[in-house]
Amino acid sequence: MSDTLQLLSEKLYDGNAPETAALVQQALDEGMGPGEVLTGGLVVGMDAVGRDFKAGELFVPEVLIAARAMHAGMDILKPLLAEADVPSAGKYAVGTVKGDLHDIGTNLVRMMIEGGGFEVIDLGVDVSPQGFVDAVRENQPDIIGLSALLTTTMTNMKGVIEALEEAGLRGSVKIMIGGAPVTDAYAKEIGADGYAADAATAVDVARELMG
Ligand code: B1M
Repeated sequence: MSDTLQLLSEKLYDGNAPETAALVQQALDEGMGPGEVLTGGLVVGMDAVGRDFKAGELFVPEVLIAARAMHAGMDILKPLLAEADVPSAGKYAVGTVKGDLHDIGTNLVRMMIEGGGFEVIDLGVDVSPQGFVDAVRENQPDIIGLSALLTTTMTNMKGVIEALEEAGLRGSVKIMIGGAPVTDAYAKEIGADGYAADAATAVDVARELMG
């Protein structure tokens, strides 16, 4: 890895947004392509954040600050990535299920998935089964992520899967679920394709689901 990309991943890990943006620009000025800067710098940094978050060495505030630095870098890269037609890791739509307004965990998942090089569509909170169906139709994501924080709303995840089946769209999208009351056993019970216990694991599971 070049010195610039190495330093970029470290500054992102530290949550230093101005330095992250400056190093993205420097890497581009040195002649690197936007895809290389993304995967070799920003994604490497966010992967390290995810690894240490999972290990209990970083906490939610540090992850949010690192994600802010990642966005500062992405602001520069995004138009260039679009121009250069650099393929994303996949398209991921995420939302909190109907009746549920908790979005802190969903936002963390969104940021980590973005940091993993995915194109992310944020569907927000209180998303009905029909809302997920419409999002799949309109955006054709590879994966949809369902989050629930309440034992009373996690049951709506099953409703989303049923609605996708009824709409004939279940085969076109993978479904990942997560949130404090949700378990791997529940994911299997309702026929989801994957479960992630935390935002860092969500990136690993998304990559696995992309094959
Ligand atoms: Co609420 N709330 N809340 N709340 N709230 C809980 C969840 C609760 C456990 C508190 C308690 O009683 N001890 C309890 C749920 C009990 C239960 O059902 N088992 C509860 C309740 C009851 C309620 C209300 C019903 C209270 C009331 O009005 N009587 C109400 C419901 C509103 C609604 O949704 N309709 C309510 C409201 C609220 C606030 C609006 C005040 C606020 C939400 C603000 C917001 O999100 N914008 C709130 C909060 C903040 C909490 C607690 C304190 C914190 C939740 C949180 O953000 N955690 C929570 C108690 C607690 O956890 N200590 C509580 C931090 C976050 C980073 O973790 O969301 O677990 P988490 O996300 C993790 C993982 O779960 C995972 O990754 C994340 C990061 O690692 N993950 C995924 C999450 N989604 C994922 C999706 C994936 C993969 C991984 O793939 C798609």
